[in-house]
Amino acid sequence: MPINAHPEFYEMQVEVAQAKNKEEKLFLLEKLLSVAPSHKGAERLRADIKLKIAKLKKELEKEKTQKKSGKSKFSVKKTGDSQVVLLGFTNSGKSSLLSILTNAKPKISEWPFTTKVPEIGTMDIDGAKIQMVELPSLKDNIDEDTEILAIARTSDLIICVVTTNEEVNRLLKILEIKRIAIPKIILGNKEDYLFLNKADFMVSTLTKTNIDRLKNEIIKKLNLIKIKTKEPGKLPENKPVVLKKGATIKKLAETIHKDFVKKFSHALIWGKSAKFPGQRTGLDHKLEEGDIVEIYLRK
Ligand SMILES: Nc1nc2c(ncn2[C@@H]2O[C@H](COP(=O)(O)OP(=O)(O)OP(=O)(O)O)[C@@H](O)[C@H]2O)c(=O)[nH]1
Ligand SMILES: [Mg+2]
Repeated sequence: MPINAHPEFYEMQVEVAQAKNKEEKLFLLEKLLSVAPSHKGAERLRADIKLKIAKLKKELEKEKTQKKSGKSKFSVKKTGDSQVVLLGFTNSGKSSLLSILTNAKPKISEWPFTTKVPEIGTMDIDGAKIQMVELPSLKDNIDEDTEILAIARTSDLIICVVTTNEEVNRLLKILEIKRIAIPKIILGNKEDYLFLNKADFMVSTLTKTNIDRLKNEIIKKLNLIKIKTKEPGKLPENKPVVLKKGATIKKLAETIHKDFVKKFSHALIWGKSAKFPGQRTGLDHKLEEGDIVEIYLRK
């Protein structure tokens, strides 16, 4: 099938082929993905680019750990389904956010540069395990910032935690200079007394304003989908199961119970992925955001 991409896409492909090093290649591949066609015929192409990005990130991470003799205070081992980093300047509220979103208990203080090494927590959004890393604040110091930014470069999502419009400009400039094109959220914090028009939206860790919105945005940006399951004749469960975009019924069944795939008979589906309400499907059926699924097991 022709992919009918924009000329910019083909130009970007040439640039990727000519990338000088892995960091540069990763940056260009992320850009390539953002201009790749999104129609059905280009699904394989997009999947191929995503695979290349994932492989490069792995290689870069490996190099990072190999380069370091002994344990660096900045090394972070990736765990969970996805990794999100909190990046910003001092006192923007990164530790405060980490402590309300995850199980981590970082030190919070009005004193600048309280966080000296990456603080790691796990965020459980409806069953999806997301690793959240608070990076020490940027210092505008090449040596230290390079180590911090190397972790951001291989993450899946950067949350830029900011408290002024000037910080937004400065942070975006740094990411541009360092050629880091990972998906990001520009998050204004301290909504209880500040307002930034350059932020995507504002939160407050004090009053908990918009914290649920933040969780939803993280799910969206990480390309995760929420699926609800139900038992025959009953209403859907309140708590959705969170899966990667493109996940199948098989993945859903595995996530609910380890024996479900073995005992699986068929499923009924309502929602975007169903041709009609209550469509009967097998394990290979691809799910979409908001689907409702009834799984039937063999007797
Ligand atoms: N009013 C208000 N204060 C906040 C909010 N979030 C954090 N703070 C305060 O801002 C200060 C800095 O918060 P931290 O979470 O330690 O900031 P940080 O970005 O981790 O800073 P460092 O790690 O020290 O660079 C603390 O005094 C917090 O109590 C908020 O939403 N509203
Ligand atoms: Mg901190």
